[in-house]
Amino acid sequence: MTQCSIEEKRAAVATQVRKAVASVEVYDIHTHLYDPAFGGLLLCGIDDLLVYHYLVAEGFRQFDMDYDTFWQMSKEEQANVIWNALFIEHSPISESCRGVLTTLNSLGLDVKKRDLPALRQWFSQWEKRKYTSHVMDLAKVGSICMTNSPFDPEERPVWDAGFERDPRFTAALRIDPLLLDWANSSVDLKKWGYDVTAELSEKTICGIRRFLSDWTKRLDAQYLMVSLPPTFGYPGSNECARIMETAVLPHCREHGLPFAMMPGVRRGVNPLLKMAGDGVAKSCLESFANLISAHSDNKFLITALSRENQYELCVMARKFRNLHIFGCWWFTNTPYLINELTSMRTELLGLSFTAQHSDARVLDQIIYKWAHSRQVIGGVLEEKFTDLVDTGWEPTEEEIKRDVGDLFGGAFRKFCS
Ligand code: RAT
Ligand code: ZN
Repeated sequence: MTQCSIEEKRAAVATQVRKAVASVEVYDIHTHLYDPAFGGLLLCGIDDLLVYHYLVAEGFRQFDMDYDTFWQMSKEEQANVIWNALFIEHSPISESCRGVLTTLNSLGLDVKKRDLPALRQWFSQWEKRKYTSHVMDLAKVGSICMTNSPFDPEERPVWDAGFERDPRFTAALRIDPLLLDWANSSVDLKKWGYDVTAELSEKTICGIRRFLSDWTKRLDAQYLMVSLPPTFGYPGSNECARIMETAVLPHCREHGLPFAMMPGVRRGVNPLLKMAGDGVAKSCLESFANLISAHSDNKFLITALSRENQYELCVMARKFRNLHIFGCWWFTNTPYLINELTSMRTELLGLSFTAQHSDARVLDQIIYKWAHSRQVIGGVLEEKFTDLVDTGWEPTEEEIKRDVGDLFGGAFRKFCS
């Protein structure tokens, strides 16, 4: 019998890891995509790809145009100026630019022609539901979790009217206004028939809990979610901490749902950029540790925006089994940082986290976001598994598939169940 050399064993395991990562069906646990029943709210196609707010921010670094002129343009005109500034007048090497090209190339389009009207023509032939399936198949994404806000005036009427759910789209109840702007959201809740006032009395807390219950049921929400500014502190007597403690966390316990927190966003750093104007700042993770430690019977999901918070967050997850780390969020969703975060997480947490979510706002983006992430995460895992071979351990193909499945949605499902 011929003996395999260690190099041959390493090569075989490397191939199995790459294959498992390339073929695993993903559960994309945080996106801004919608069930096709939401019609125009589900963005797709070349113009939406180009006016993505990540590209708007990059476009303004090249434009010789004031903010108002851009905002007064139609979507197609905005797409034209972004295309010219970022793809024609400069090479499209940023992650968001490259992403558009990866997407087009995967769809079978010839990017080197640089022919925007022809691209528009190609996209215009698709029917949305068919296109959704085509894109999900190409990206190998099996399920997509939406971000659903009862406070969104465009989304709300669709839930009010009711529709037949596409089983591939799950829902997450997003509650930023409830926690971060109670002065205004209390007015909304009252308008919608909940017995609340601006003062956080016992009656008001009951009203908030009824509101959360109604929307959890209506959405069949998989978890509740909030993004938090770096100023978030806990314990504290501020409204955010009080509503969390008295309404949100008891609600999550009652319904067995995780509460997802996304620390580190500084909204409106440059309001002239509108949605593209949000920034990042380091958060005090001690507050999050206090909150998690004080609520050991709640489940928490966290993805942090600041690079400086990532190591502390990993160590925190080692201390609290009711905390599940997920994804490389927003500005950290770049190959350089995905590589760093995934290496650190696997070294400190093994396989008990979710490696990525897409945060896609435009359907077609799941193609590139997952292709790029699979590439980088695959590289990290290849290194980790071949390191195991060096110890004499021989991971089987089934074990590799199992573990990769966990990182791309399996661990999340287990954590939620
Ligand atoms: O990544 C993004 O598109 C951001 O604008 C935010 O939406 C962020 O992901 C969030 O969920 O707040
Ligand atoms: Zn998001």
